[in-house]
Amino acid sequence: MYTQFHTSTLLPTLPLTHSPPLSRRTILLYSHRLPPLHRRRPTSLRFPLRISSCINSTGTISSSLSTEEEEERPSNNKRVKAYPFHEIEPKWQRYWEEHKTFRTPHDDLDTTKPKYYVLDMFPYPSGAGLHVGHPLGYTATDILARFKRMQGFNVLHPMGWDAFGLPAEQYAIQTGTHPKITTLRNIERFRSQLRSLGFSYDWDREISTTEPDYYKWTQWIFLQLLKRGLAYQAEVPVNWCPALGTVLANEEVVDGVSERGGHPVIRKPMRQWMLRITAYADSLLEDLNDLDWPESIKEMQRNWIGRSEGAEVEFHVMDTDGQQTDIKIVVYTTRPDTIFGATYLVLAPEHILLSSMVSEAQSKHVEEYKELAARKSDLERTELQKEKTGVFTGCYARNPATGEAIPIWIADYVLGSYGTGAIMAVPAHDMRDHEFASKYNLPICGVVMPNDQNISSFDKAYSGDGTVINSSNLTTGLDINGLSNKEAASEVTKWLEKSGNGKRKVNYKLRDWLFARQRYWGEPIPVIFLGETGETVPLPETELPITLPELDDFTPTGSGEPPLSKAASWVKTFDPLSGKPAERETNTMPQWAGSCWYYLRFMDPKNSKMLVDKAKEAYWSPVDVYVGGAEHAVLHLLYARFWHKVLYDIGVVSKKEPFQCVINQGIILGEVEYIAYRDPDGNLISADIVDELTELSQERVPEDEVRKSGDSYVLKDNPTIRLIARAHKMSKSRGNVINPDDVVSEYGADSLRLYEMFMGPLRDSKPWNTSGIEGVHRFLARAWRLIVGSPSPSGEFKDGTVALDEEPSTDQLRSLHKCIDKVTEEIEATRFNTGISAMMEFINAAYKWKKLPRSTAEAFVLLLSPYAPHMAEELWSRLGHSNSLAHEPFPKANPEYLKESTLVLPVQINGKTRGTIEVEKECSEEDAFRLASQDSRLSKFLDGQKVKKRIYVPGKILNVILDAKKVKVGQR
Ligand code: ANZ
Repeated sequence: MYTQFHTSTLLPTLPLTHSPPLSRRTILLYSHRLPPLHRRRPTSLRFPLRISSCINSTGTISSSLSTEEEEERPSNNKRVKAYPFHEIEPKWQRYWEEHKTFRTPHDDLDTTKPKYYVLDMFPYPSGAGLHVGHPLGYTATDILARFKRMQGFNVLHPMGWDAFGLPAEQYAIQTGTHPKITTLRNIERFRSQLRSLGFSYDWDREISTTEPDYYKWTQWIFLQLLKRGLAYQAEVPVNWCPALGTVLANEEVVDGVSERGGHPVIRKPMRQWMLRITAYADSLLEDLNDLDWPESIKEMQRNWIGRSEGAEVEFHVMDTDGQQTDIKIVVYTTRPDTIFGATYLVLAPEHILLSSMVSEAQSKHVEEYKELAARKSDLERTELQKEKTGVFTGCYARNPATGEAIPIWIADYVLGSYGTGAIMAVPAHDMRDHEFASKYNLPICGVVMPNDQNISSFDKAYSGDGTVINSSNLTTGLDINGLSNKEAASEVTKWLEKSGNGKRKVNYKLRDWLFARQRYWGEPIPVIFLGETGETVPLPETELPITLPELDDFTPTGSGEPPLSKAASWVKTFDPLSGKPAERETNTMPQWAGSCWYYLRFMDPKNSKMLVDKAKEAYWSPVDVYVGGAEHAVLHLLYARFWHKVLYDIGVVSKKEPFQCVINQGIILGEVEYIAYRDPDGNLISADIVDELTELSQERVPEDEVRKSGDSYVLKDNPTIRLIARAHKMSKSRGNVINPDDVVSEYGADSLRLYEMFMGPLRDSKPWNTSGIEGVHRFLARAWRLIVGSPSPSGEFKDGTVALDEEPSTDQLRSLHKCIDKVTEEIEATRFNTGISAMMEFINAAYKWKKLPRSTAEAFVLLLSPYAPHMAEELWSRLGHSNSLAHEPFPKANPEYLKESTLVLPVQINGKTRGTIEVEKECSEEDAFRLASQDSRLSKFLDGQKVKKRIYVPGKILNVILDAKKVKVGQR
């Protein structure tokens, strides 16, 4: 799946504090930096305290690690490896592979056990390899998978490749390397990178969408869609990109250019395959309610489906004598209540009736305008800020409610692809119509009056609710004056239906899915066209897979004919049923196809008889947790839900929805940059007083010269100077990309995993911070030394462990069980960062113990294992186990040890609080008084005094009233 890492549009900057607008001059000056603020310290000393600073969801920097730790340094002051991760990690990766530790049984699965299906959005194996953004979601799912496995679930945790797509083909065009070769090479690289991070995938279930064994079933699904009329061909205006030589989906066009490569895109009618996703609009909408997805994604899907209720209204076109003709323009409106305010009609420039009605005088203008509009994407056309343009058609239509003739215009803000491609314009109540009417001097007639104010002239559109005015016509018999606009809407709809002028209508923004691509590297569409008639014939299922032919020349033909048309001997074929000569379809499926159903194939990846075995599907469905980037909120998740619903209707799957819970991981941004401003004289200027007019230069300030002050960042040496803190999306051009391979080689995979989880809440976007990774690395080293012991001066660690076969004390058990309780709760709530904090607290407490009981160490290692599995396995084996810990039961917290047994009791003497004592919860009055008398701060008030009265409220307070006159004999 293409992820955020391949696009350039997401989150360009994250302003963390007030960021004043910069003049052009400022930006120019930015590259000519003034001398640094302070002489920089050597890099190795730049984070002297090694405080892990990370920016949390509220944009504040939080110090997250204790600074009391000592780094292991031998006398020559060279940093030694904190623990031998270089040896441990490959060793355990090999072990897991050889022992197939994470294989999920296939036919021999014990289905009486509960199941847990945890899935990553499988990646598109790009040439760039893994990005640090990938392991964020993958570590989260891996923790869940390992945790649930240890809790006795059958876990399905697979990985595969969404490997069809443009980049491999573009590369083939440039270099002649076959996309298959590039794809295999990239998969190889991704796989080895993922293995090096210790993810517990069942590699026996690996799939690639480009393998014929896989796409055979993608093609099979297409045939089922075709059989049910859900796939069809249509001549549709498509986004044609001449430079890429292909048609693009709306979402692949951004601001009139292709998302990939930025090439101009024009609208052009072409024969295309379409999938009737609109037939499922209602169930796609309704079933969202039962899903445990982020509300924001559900809302995006609802908006994308865009259900609206309204009416279709017929307007008869009039001839030059003002007589009504048979030509009817049907408009779609969500505001039938405003029909008396419809003072003109607007057609989309591509409206099919246009040519049959446009006046001679206007036809040249209309044609020119049509051409201009064809070059714009729907997105550009509907942009609210865009100045409205249009052309008068020269003709009129009759408003059925008023009976009046109103002009017909064309304008590109009306889309051919929505509703009926025509609107009744009500400028008094619709902003865009108002802007248009004002520009072209068209009448504006207010018909809804707000209830709380009187508007005398509608000099801007009023789109709210109110009471209907100016809306009665004796001739047509329609009178809605005085009604609320809601009542009026339903009255008008009834009248339209009764008078034959229209009908109630539900509309969707959702369009059928354009399902053909003029590219090579995609699934062939399994249909042929008979030679003589051109009739479309679906190939029999027995013919599948229709494999891609070999091809040397991948360049698009440029005419719109797909590159596959160059494979002449493949194209020429026979209808297997009638034996007649035929030609194969040369369009291929879009990149989204393979990812629509892959989660099903993981349940039964090698089945050659069917897409997925029924019993296996019934057991594993639905996916319990699906983690991926928010950029797939609409398209992938909607397309997959659509296919799933079709498969449900034909009995292939047993559940209505594929993914019960979806989590979007945030984006990892580059390191935070701190920026200071200087005026032309070189004086530092605080960011909060910078204005647009002052010409300032900017310069970066090293992190160790910055401190946080309230919500802002200031210079340590001069706290009156506020700085800007910002983090950018990682990109090659900024040079702020962190390569996970480098992190693994410097700190180890466990540190990378732990750090990515510790950066902040999984769902938040957060900046990378190198000192943060050092922090978690040191935590792991502490855990290692706690259990293994300190290294020799040369840095070697002894074999085995320092843990002893001793019973843990109650105190130790309390620390441990608090940690178990917290880690369990936090994993279950997918709050992995706070789970790590709990382990850090435990390690801090354990460092104070004189002895480490083996059972306590073992339990801690099990807790750590989902996060840092390599180290945990190694420690587990040092603690005397010969098997992997992957299937060991996850520790359970004993509630006995979670109770707080002591409390802090305030002690008052003569009504004045003089101190506190720590007492057992069930402490008696006598004991409390005794402890108070022994307390060094309190004894000075009590010694030698006679007590008159004691007031003791258990758990709350001890108040001692002294007898002022009497002094106890012998106590002075
Ligand atoms: C008259 C009217 C009066 C409208 C008013 C709105 C406010 P949704 O809710 O998004 O479905 N419309 C209809 N078809 C259109 C098209 N092809 N291109 C652009 N705009 C179109 O929006 C429905 C409203 O959007 C319709 O209701 C129509 O304008 C406009 F006070 O009709 B309305």
